[in-house]
Amino acid sequence: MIRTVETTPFADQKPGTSGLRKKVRHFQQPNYIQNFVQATFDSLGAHDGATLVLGGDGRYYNREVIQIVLRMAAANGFGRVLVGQGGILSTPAASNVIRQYGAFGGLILSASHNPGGPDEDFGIKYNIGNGGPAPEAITEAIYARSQVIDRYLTVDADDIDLDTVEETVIGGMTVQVIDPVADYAALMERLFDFDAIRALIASGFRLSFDAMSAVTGPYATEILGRRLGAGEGAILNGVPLPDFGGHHPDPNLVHAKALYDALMAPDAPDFGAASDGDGDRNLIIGRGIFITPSDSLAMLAANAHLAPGYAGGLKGIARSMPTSGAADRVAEALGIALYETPTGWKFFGTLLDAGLATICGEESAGTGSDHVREKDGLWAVLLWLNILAVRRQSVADIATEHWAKYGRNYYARHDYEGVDSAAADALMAALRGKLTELPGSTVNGLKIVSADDFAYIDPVDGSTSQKQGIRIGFDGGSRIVYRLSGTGTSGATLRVYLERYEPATGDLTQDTPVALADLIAAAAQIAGIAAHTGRNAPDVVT
Ligand code: G16
Repeated sequence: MIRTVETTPFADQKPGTSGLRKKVRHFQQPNYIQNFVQATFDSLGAHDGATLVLGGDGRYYNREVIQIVLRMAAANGFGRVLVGQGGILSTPAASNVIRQYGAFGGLILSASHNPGGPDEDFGIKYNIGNGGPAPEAITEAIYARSQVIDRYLTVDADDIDLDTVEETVIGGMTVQVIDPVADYAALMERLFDFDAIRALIASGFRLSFDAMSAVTGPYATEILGRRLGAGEGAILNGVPLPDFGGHHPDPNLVHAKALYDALMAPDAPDFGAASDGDGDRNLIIGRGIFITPSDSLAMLAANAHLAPGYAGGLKGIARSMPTSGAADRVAEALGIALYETPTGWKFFGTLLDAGLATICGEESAGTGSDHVREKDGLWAVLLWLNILAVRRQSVADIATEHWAKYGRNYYARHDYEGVDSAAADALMAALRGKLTELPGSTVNGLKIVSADDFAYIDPVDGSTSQKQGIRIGFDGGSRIVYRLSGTGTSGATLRVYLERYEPATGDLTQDTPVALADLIAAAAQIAGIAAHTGRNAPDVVT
């Protein structure tokens, strides 16, 4: 029987860059999760008898929320829910399940690369029927609904067994527990030349994949370990844990330092990679060389035709605005379009659906293609392996040849974390206030030629997004971008993105901090970072 439960709104249920992310204890307030889920269901239009996909990255509180959502889905008229066994679905695997089974949409429970545990982070987001994150029109509707919500619907039913692959019925709705890995692994086999990668590995090529005690453990164990023959020893931290072993499941040089150190050691494996909490991000390190996400996007795009799934070439490349321009040069050489979108994978959806872009990427360690509508960590790892299997060169040689052909975009992102929100807002407001006076001025010896606040008009549906980041352009093509993160759960995170282009004829072997030193100093000066935040150095450099 459907039960209507009275509730009152929470003011803070506005989805950020990727869904609603808060501390677990915040989510555990009575009715907090119910309000958001009901606001989502209320915003979706007719979904009677429809299929919903449900799964998460296995973090603390995942299982409890799955049971709550199942009861609410039954009360809200869904006909079937496909839920990953153990409540597990990586974000790209969930996207694939939505598409493969023609589901109405899906709820993904994850706070991505943020830490997990009772005092850490949780998150929830809605993906639409194309498998991708809900566009802003929907997230805004969810937020608006959350502000006036006065009831949610549920049924009285026992918890279902999430660990057995079987069908159960609750409140007239079928719950189908599915193998979270099988469909995704089959998709990867269709896109990549597994025989070639197997042969590479059999020839003595050594790889190391760090699943960071997060969701990709089972996927990597099956695909890399078993199907490609790398063995279980190639998978580090392969068992998903609710608290990710107490670490940040963030595949960058700070949080995957052990992997980085192993790849820099004299006896390093040939290839190292990692993925994040929910499996959509990737980190790529060759023996002795880290590949920035922006460079990885460019190198994957330049070589994608070597994998069977992309043998016909690319339709276009899309990147988020703060991502470096390295991919632009590849697009130009290939004679295909390059799209520059705001930060957030949701902005790639229309381009992929319309067949305008095949490969997308972001500086925030995300790369993916039109095979799903999310970024996909293991996909990026497999495309790299496919390329290495065909070219039979080291990662370092591939990077060196790439830069020799296209030039090199030296690039870094500096994050100032846990900044007082009012101070961060004031810094951005002050920057916005001087956009007109900056062009023509010189800072730290660098001449500013442009300054604006990035605004985007979606070329497919015409929707617009304002205030997506302050861009400062310099004589010679260097660039600084400032924006506030939309994924944090406490205070504000100021992101400063720094980029300098060195042509193919220039010095391509500088250390990045040296190549960017002038820009780093200028960035601090232009925004008055120390004055506003009290910080003299970033917390994380990626
Ligand atoms: C999410 C989004 C990405 C975005 C990243 C960082 O990734 O899906 O598109 O680039 O956050 O966003 P921000 O700079 O606003 O923190 P994920 O992996 O956290 O879902």
